[in-house]
Amino acid sequence: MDERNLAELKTLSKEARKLFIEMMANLGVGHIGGSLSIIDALVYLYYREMRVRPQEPRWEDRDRLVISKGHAGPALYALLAMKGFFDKKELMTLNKLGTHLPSHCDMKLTTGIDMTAGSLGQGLSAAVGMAIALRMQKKDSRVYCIVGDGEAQEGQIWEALMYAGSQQLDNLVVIIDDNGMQIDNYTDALNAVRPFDKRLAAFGFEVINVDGHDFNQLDNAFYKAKTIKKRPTAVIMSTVKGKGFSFCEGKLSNHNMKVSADDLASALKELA
Ligand SMILES: Cc1ncc(C[n+]2csc(CCOP(=O)(O)OP(=O)(O)O)c2C)c(N)n1
Ligand SMILES: [Mg+2]
Repeated sequence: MDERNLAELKTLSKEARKLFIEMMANLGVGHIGGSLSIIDALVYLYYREMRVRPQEPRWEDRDRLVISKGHAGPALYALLAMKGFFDKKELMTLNKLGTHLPSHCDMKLTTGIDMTAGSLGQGLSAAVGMAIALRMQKKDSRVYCIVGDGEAQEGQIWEALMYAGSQQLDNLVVIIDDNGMQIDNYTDALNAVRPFDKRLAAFGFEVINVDGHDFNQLDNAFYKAKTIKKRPTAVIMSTVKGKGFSFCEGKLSNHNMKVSADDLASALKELA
């Protein structure tokens, strides 16, 4: 990627983090860590990869995104607002009475969301179904699905992966957010699902390992994924939970944490 493109993505990622942290501080609490670990990937997907039309959100030839780890909804809301799916002012209604932005992704409430999620383990099955349906309709739309590393302890994830491999779904990209942490402990300490790369390769995937905060690596991975035929691609992202702000980055306590006015002030200072 050239310097100009890289600089643009870095600026967009700062804007996304700013909107995100202002939204969370306004509510005062929420899923901080797992949102910040995928926010750079979302910037890449929405600004370089996915074919979407904010003015025509249900456009049938769009690419689909399923955030199977649905608690990271707020990161997605920041991106959807930036892209113009809805007004940025709506971000301040996050998880309040009557909002269109609940803490977990809801396709019936939020413009631009393709699948409801939050009960971990289920979203990938829906994404696999979407990919099969698109192929049956001879559409060239692609389906992207983000799965958490802790979420990958769910058996249903492996059923869906196995089926995606057996169906040779080359219109599906499974993105594993391997931040090494889950709700209150390290993933390896509870039920180690690594190594993702060897396991997914055995399930019939083309596997690409990346640093999920490095736009050049994301660019190479998603470019390569489009060239792979007759099998799905897995982009295994090594990420840092809470990436970007020192009050939360890499801390086990960042899963669902309070955000004080001081936290917001320090976060905004770090972005400046
Ligand atoms: C079926 C189910 N079990 C438990 C939960 C509660 N829960 C929400 S997030 C989470 C941890 C998920 O860890 P991971 O997938 O690694 O997410 P991240 O680190 O990205 O936040 C758990 C256990 C849930 N939402 N759904
Ligand atoms: Mg995790």
